[in-house]
Amino acid sequence: MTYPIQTATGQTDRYPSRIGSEPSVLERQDPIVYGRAEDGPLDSARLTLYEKEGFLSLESFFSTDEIQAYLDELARLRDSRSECRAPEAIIEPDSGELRSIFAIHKHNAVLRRLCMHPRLVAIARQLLGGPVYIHQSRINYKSGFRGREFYWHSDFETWHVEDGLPAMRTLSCSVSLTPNTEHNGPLMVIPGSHRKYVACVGETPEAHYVASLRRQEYGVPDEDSLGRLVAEGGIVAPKGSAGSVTFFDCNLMHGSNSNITPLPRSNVFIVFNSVDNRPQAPFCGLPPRPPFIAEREDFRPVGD
Ligand code: 6CS
Ligand code: FE
Repeated sequence: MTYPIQTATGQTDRYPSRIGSEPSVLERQDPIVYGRAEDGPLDSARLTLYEKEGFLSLESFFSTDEIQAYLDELARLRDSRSECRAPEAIIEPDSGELRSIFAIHKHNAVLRRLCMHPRLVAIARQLLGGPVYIHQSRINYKSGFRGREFYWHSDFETWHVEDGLPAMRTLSCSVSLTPNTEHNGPLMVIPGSHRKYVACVGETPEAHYVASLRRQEYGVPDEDSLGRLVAEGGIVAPKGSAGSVTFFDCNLMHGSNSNITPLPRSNVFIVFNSVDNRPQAPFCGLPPRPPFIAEREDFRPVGD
């Protein structure tokens, strides 16, 4: 196959996926760091590290008091019947436990403060080289005993195919509200994997998100490609105490194990996208996912 391809809807697709019968690995065609050290707040050593590895962890980014306020809010939401019945709430496949709540920056005043925190936004703006808006936000509860895994994936693969983000100019910021240890199912990443795009096999089913947010089966990379990425880059779990923050590129291969410890691993994820990378029609040709998963209307920059 030659790239880019033209889709049935006339779009130019530089990162086709879920169309071939065999997986393939393409080179990244977009920059990783869009801003400069002079823009701040990250210095050139940190920018270089992010560029090379595809992620950056910052310990003690938030104080214990700040984190406690957010944790209280997480507990309140988990115990609220109406919150757990909302479409934004995703339930674990087996236990019925609360797995995620999406669009927290829209529906919750306390967590909106966290999602729009000026120190987070400043870093996102620097890495993405200009104004950003929130494409997606969520809590992943990962409860003790019952919090299930997130299988290996590139977020960009889904955001491109199902949401129509054209370019890799997007990042996630994971804020740890509990300690992320080697035991409780921490985020695991494959350093350097953000430079390769693994095109997956399997056509996207309609309303895929209903199943995929509980357990993903399409847009899943093949085992050979994963093996090669790990052979080159290894696996790192950026562990940290509550209040630590990890920024990671939208195309970094990542996942996490189930949590069989009694200790929850609750993180808030905020996805910042450049205002110059607005979504197009989904590249899979299906209708877009609902706005609580992927913003399609409000591109007002955060932090302005
Ligand atoms: O479908 C999505 O948008 C997402 N799914 C995963 C497993 N990670 C990022 C994002 O929330
Ligand atoms: Fe992810």
